[in-house]
Amino acid sequence: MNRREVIKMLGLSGAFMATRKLSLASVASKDNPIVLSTWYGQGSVANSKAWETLEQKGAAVDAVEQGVMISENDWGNCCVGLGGNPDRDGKVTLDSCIMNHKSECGSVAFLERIKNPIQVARAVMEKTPHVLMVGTGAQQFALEHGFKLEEDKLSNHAQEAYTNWLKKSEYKPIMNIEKGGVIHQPMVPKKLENGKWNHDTIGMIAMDAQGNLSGACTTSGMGFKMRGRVGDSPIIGAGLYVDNEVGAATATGQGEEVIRVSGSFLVVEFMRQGYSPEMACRKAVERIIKKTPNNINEMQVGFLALNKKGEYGGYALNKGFDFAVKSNRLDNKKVDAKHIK
Ligand code: SD4
Repeated sequence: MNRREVIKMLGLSGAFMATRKLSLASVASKDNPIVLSTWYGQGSVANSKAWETLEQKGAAVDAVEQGVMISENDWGNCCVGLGGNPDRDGKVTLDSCIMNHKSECGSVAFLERIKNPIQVARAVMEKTPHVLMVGTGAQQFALEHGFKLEEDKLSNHAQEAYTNWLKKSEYKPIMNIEKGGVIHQPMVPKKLENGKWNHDTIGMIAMDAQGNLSGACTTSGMGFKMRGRVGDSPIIGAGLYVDNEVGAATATGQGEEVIRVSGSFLVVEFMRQGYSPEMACRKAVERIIKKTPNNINEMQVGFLALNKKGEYGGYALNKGFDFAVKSNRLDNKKVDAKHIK
């Protein structure tokens, strides 16, 4: 055995031991197709839509696109699509990305008045040599590709939330809110009067019948954010990452913290090292705590992961993050993610 083979063997046995030691709750054997979405309430509905494609042996990339569009089209959703909460200037700006099993990806950020940003992200992936398009350029691209410019108006619930927010903020930046370049606006999940959660970004990851992985993530971002602020959701490696050899991961919660540690990429890399999806998510949350020890009680971050074996898991910083899993065996199982705090 030469040196390289010895090193490879040691590396593999290390990963094997890590898997044995750390493997946590997950499906026992390959259970594909399978689809998972952040936040059970909307995630289960979106999963069911994605399932229509998956059970027909359709591609995971098509399934996730169709799935998250359910949330984008939900005018009652506080945090996804044009019905979502606006920024400080009263404008809804959307962030979205998609990634397939070939590591092709596309995303849009700070996109206004386009109903389905995930479809625009897919068009960026398939029709341009680029990955990310933003703002008016992204909107222009969308219009050139047949998307319609929607009316510039807020949903009733977003208008109400914005009016309430304006009362307190008096339309001034909150003191020190941008201190150190970090916006520490609290993002602890909270049940709203209409029974919905104030967090609803949808991150969806899936494996199709062919064993290929894909993912999508879409959001209106942090409510009442500074104009031009972009979170983790359209950033490949932060809000979403797919490596067809290893697994897929997505994130929700305080985007700044997720970007800082390249969260979804980090989760996939932990899975590559042999950690179970749940433990990989936990380790990414631990990294966030290590890098940002302050304010962790006032914000939420949740990760969701799926590996190539069809095992899945999630982990959150604080209590309250749940997700939905659908496969032939699991009919939109609700999982309350474990949490560190
Ligand atoms: C963001 N990560 O814009 C998103 C927000 C989110 O549930 O996930 N909310 O930072």
